[in-house]
Amino acid sequence: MSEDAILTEAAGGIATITLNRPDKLNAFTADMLTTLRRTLEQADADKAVGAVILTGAGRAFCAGQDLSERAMSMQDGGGPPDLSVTIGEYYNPLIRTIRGLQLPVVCAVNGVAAGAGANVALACDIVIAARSASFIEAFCKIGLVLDAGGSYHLPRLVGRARAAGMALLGDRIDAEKAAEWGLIWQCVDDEELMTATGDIARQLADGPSQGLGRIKQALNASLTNGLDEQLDLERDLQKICGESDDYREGVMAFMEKRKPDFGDR
Ligand code: T3D
Repeated sequence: MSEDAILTEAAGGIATITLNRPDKLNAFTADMLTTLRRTLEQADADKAVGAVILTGAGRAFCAGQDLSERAMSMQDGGGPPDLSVTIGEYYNPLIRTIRGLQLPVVCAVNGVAAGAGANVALACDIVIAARSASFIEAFCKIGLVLDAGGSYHLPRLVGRARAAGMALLGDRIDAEKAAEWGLIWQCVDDEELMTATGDIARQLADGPSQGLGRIKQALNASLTNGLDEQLDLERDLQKICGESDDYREGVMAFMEKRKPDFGDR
């Protein structure tokens, strides 16, 4: 697998990462998962980057794990694969990376997102989908359990009833319904997808990066914290934010009735 299965472009403080195996609907291989994770980590370490866009090339966002790799090894009489290895070594670290990045990740779902492809999208901070896109928790059709964080994020996003329907039936949920259910942030016309995504990424990249990173941290923690722990965390994070240059600039700009300038990206 060449590095080309993951394309990266950085401009104006926004890193755009494109899954690029369009003939296989951008299905994940192990190399792709490793490169994707490394690329996200590099973007997070780059002070010139303020937001990440993740999207897919061609007509799909991502069809999940490349099943031809699995079929080949089973046909070759190699016995059943130990899927805990791919999950433990590739998918789990990727989801932890997406959730743990300080940078906001905006996912532009340009077409079908199935299996781990859907769940990687749902791990991102803001998900915008083209009207023709759809989400399929395809695992139940091949005898697998939701992975790539799906069993964690899905019920939290849409509630148990809808999560169970999606997971057990594997129905295709179109982008409009996904937005109506709160699975994603927004559904836009196909031709507007990259402009709408770019506008949101621009707003985030121009924003107060430390504050945005702490918001992400607080929202992540709220999924498991009780109210008391969360209130304590808000206090501690607000202390850090209150000491930042961005906060000073935000308040001064408000008082001076001007647009805040949080630094060039
Ligand atoms: O194994 C582990 O490590 C465990 C981890 C598992 C994580 C997972 O993601 S498991 C779930 C894997 N994904 C799926 O089960 C989805 C499989 N794909 C589909 O159900 C359909 O392709 C779609 C609903 C996504 C799209 O359908 P459609 O009709 O628009 O396209 P198509 O004709 O099915 O696919 C187009 C081509 O892409 C086709 O190749 P061909 O015949 O033109 O040479 C198809 O085989 C290929 N393709 C689609 N999905 C995959 C794939 N090739 C390999 N792996 C795929 N997942």
